[in-house]
Amino acid sequence: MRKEVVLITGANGEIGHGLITHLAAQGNYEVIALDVQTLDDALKPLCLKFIQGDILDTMLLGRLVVEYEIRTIYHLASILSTKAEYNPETAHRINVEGTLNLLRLAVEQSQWQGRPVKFIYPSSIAAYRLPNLETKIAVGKVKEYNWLEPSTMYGCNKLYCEHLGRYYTRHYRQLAADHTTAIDFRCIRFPGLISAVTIPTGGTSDYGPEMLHHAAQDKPYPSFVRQDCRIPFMAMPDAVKSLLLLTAAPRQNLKHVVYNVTSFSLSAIEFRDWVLKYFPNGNISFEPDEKRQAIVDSWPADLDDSAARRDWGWSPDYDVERSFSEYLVPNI
Ligand code: AKB
Repeated sequence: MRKEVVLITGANGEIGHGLITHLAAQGNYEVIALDVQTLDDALKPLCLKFIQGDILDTMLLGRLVVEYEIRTIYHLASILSTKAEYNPETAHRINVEGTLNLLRLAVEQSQWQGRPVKFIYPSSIAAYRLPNLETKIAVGKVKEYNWLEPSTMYGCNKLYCEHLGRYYTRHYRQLAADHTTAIDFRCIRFPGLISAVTIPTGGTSDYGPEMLHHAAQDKPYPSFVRQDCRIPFMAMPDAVKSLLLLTAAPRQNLKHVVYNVTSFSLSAIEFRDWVLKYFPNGNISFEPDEKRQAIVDSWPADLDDSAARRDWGWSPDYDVERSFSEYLVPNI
């Protein structure tokens, strides 16, 4: 008999750290962790197995099908928005072809098991693009189905993979005689995430967490965005909570494949002020980089997450005050 497990790709990344810790604490699932980087030593004992490898390695994924009965896939591996602009084609391969490999694995697993495997996919505010600052300010909270013309490779990849997930769930091989529901794809569009444990790499919302981590380490930080630049943020425990809530939601309650979630919206100067409240000696200046600034300007100032609240009972536990005082500062 194969073991029933949860597969987490990108396990050593920001969300992976929080998710593995929570799943291990819950004790309901054995975790198979996959990452191109080696896994943090603290996480290894929490997983049934860690595999160091690439989601583009189809032989490796094939061997997983042989050995394990995968009930849920958290596909977290991706190249983030800033890094992706340095080599868009490579980013496309990892973000899109990698996701396609995982979707194929999910289909194969679902067919073996005779029930749809859950495929949980984190998307991003990068899927949106507001055409200019006036529109961004006027629009405020953005709903899931508006402003979907991303300007970054990462945003394009995320949006397309959302469509792939919808296709694999609702229309996969629709002309085949044996057409059945293949997989159960569920997607969350996250705002900028802030972790106390890991330092982000390669994102464009990173200026927020970078201000905090630099101040905590007594290092100066020149922010690459303007003081008035505003996007929504969320502390990592809420990001993990939303993934687990969406995973547990009864299928019939889910009216959509893709849901926004959010917690608080801050301008860069407000973010700095929160950091300075707890690290008053922090040295944070503003030296905007025009091109990275333009990416952040194209992202929504806030998200409308009413569909997630209605369909699967989403609400954040950590507002900005609680994020800093009870999660970020004590753990950093
Ligand atoms: C990035 O900045 O690329 C990510 C994101 C907003 O998805 N943090």
